Amino acid sequence: MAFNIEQLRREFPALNQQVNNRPLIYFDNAATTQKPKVVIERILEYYARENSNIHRGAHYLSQKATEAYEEARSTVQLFINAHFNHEIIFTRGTTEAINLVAHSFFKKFVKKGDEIIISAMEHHSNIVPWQIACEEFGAKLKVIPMDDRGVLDMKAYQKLLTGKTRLVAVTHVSNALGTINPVKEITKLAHDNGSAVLIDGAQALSHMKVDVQDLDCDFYCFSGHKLYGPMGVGVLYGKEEWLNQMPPYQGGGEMIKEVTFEKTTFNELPFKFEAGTPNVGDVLGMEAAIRFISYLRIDEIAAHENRLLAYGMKRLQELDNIRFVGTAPEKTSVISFVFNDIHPYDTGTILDKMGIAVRTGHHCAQPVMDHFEVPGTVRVSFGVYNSRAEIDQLMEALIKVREMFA
Ligand code: C6P
Repeated sequence: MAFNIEQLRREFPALNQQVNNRPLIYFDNAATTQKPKVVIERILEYYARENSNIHRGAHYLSQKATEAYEEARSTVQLFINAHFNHEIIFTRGTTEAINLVAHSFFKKFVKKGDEIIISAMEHHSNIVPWQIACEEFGAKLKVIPMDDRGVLDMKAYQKLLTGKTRLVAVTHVSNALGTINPVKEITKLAHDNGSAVLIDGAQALSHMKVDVQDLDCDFYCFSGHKLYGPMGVGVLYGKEEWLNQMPPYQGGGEMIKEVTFEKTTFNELPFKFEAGTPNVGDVLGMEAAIRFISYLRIDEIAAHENRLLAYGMKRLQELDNIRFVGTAPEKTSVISFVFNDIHPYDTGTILDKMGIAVRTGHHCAQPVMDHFEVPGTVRVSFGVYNSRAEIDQLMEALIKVREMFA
């Protein structure tokens, strides 16, 4: 079934506006997606009628907000098929989720001389926390190389795994290239080696079905704002057996059982990792986004976006002097490119003048840019509301860009 795009677009107020006197074409979905009315209204409803601190008050509003918040946890659990709902920790986003693991996992399980493996296509959020932790604990960071299509070298990966490898942290989908990594296989190989696995799912969840039990990963991280939900909220999924053993990340309210000046005992999961007043309104907004995606059906979304990707690649190939960065056979929703004779920033600026939003630059993945020896790329990234007609308009605009620089 193809979506009724016009009808769907009416659900997204931000899409129905003019930018630089042109109807907005929004192709920056990998940075953040636009929000449907159900998400905006859910947040409004919370602040209008349910706002209260949770897990603390005996009064009606507090109980109502607490129930809604805990129900959202179960919605996330079902969405990614976690075994228990206390394996779902609400965070500020993917970045915080990765930092939490880098901090707490290291403290408990990593010692001097141990090794952590990441890949050559990681976002800075899945590089820097490991670098900081490795430096602090005297561990070593190793990197799985990729080829010139943006495909990980699995043979090299197997060679990197040693008796010292404590954890492998890889992205499910590359934000700069669109590559879908074989994370199930990566996990299996790591587990056979006795190493834990963290998957950065920031770019995956809005494009494909994710089942954490099937993947068997130990940690999975994502952000609400990349799946049609609000900013400032995300999820760390962690297997119970790891989370139970890991020390808290931050101290404060809600994560304690008992505090005296001599000693504090910590609360159980998931509260041990949710210090302070949580972002209840945005958790509920994220839940509404997950319901929205589930209603549209993730396999339908994926099919629609894959058609757009194939069509977009076919059309853009018609352009002169274009070089695609990221041509893996398994990829989703991202077309990254450069014109050999035009700086990406210039292309992006002219597209913006024509009402077309793309991202240009290194996409917080500088090592990827170094690998491909480009200063940055122009990134067109699709969401569920994009259409072939918009790709045709992008083509017309890119032809104009080329004419201007001819
Ligand atoms: N990538 C992009 O334009 P946060 O900021 O915590 O929600 O997500 C960080 C992050 C982590 N991993 C991957 C693979 C990502 O793509 C991102 C965010 C955005 O590509 C903003 S830089």
